Amino acid sequence: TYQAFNWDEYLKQTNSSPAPLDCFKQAVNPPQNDFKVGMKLEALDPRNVTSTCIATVISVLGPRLRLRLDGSDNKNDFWRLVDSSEIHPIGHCEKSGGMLQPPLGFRMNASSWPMFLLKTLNGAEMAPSKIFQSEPSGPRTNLFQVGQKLEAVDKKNPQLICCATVGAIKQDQIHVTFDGWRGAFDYWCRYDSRDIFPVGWSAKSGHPLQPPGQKNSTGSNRFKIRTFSLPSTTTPASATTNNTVSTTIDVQSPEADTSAPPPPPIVVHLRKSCMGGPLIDSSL
Ligand code: MLY
Repeated sequence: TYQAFNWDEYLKQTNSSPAPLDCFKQAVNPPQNDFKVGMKLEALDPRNVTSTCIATVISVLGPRLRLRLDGSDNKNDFWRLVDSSEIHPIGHCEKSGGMLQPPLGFRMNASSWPMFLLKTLNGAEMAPSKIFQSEPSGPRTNLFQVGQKLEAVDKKNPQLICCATVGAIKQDQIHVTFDGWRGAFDYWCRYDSRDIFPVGWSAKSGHPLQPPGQKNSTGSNRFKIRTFSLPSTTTPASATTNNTVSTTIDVQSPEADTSAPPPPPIVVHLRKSCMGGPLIDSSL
């Protein structure tokens, strides 16, 4: 059976505190989700937020919807809460004097948009207005403090909500860091972002929660060791003579997946006269 992550135990173990509820722009009681797969609605195009497009519900997870813009591809799905201000029932845009737009990357000729729209909406199951919830009012200022725990969407894997910590604060922004993962997934967001939730929100809403990463676990797909080899001529057996220096290098290329633990450091022996090239700090 599914064992929910135990925040109480984890907060004790880490001697940390959860960010209080009033820090977040989230409903105290997570909203009910009555959307069904296949329903159509209006959504702002995340890649072009001045456009309102037609979207289809691809899946539902707790109070969240996985959406795809009609006429777009399947590589640009995005997630919205059912109480997002960026989704509306079909007809909302027109009522407010706007026109539905093709999504960025519309897969047909722009001239075929009116007919595409007509065919898309003909006989479609439209999400009824009563299942849309109004967006909660958020705090007026940034109330977060460094070190507080929260639950946050992993923007690189946006179906996931994970254990996270406030790593830093700068004016209206907070730095979200993911417990047990290196910096690759971190991001800055506004304090009133809809992608951050109070501790316990997932359990309360029926959304799965990713527990902290296990940096030292073996056999996990995040334990990826990257290696590179040096030409054997650069690694003399005896490198401790007085015309060589030794330096320890953490193997990490700029594009490395920093979510994985770093491989063990390697020792490189260089002649003092050798500058080592742009990637080696010869002052070490
Ligand atoms: N497939 C990825 C998933 C990483 C998720 C990281 N989040 C939870 C911060 C991996 O296992 O590397």
